[in-house]
Amino acid sequence: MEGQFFESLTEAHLRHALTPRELAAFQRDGYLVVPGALDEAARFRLLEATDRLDQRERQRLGLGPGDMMSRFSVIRFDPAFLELVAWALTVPKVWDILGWNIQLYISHLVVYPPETWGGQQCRAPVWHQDSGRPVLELERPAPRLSVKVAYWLTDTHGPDRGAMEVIPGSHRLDAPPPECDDPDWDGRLLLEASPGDSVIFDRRIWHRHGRNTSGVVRKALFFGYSYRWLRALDYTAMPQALLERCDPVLRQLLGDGATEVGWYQPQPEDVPLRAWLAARIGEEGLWQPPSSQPQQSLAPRQ
Ligand SMILES: O=C(O)CCC(=O)C(=O)O
Repeated sequence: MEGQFFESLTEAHLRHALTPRELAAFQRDGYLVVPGALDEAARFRLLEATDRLDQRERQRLGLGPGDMMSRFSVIRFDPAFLELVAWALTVPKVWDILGWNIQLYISHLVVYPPETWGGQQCRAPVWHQDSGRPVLELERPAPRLSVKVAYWLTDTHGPDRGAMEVIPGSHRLDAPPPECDDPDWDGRLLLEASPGDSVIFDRRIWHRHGRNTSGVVRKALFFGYSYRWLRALDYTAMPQALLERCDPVLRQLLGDGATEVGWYQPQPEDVPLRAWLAARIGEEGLWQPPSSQPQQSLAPRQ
């Protein structure tokens, strides 16, 4: 990546804002499919980068060809991964859901070979919500906090290709429905994806990976975005040498900040994404936080 300078936003980003219909679907279901989010050239760049990193990690960790390879913080390893941080077809939808005060909190690659190859390290599918301790420690009902964008590099059509499963609407549930492990229960959805499709999902939706018993290695990337006042999950700070080669908006998305108070009280220089958007869609077009909606008042004491 040495010597390269990375630019993030183009006018194309404005063409992929979240539509009212997409917002309604996301609020209702807890996920949104973006078909064909990756063009073929980008998908091939990502597949090449995936294969290079996969080979390196298998060697480093002593993984066999049938083991699952899971690597966090992949954006440091290849420009193809870095390019996704502000991907025009998906990330505008993220800032239309969460607002402009956002950062990448995880960039995760999962290479999942067929279980028939006899890998020792293929995790059993487990229903979960994302994030770790926040899932346990937050009061109920739990707030959204973050969303993830899945990029499917390979085809997951069919019951045996390890497609992600979700329980639509379950982002409003604090525990998975008890029937979700019943094979006859139809409240689950296998999110079969074509190569290049993307799925944006609320971190609270109950989800799990399916089982890959096909003949095809499943390759997917999961990029998570959260508010800037949360710590990132897979880095403390991005390397300075990388930040210096990124434009201001990309630096923001990579968790950088300009002022000390700016994590909680962002100043304009902490959040250049806000000014970029305001210059194009106007202040009145900016995302409105929940606090700007009418609030319930306290019931009068009896
Ligand atoms: O691998 C999958 O299909 C699901 C990924 C997942 O559970 C996650 O990113 O939290």
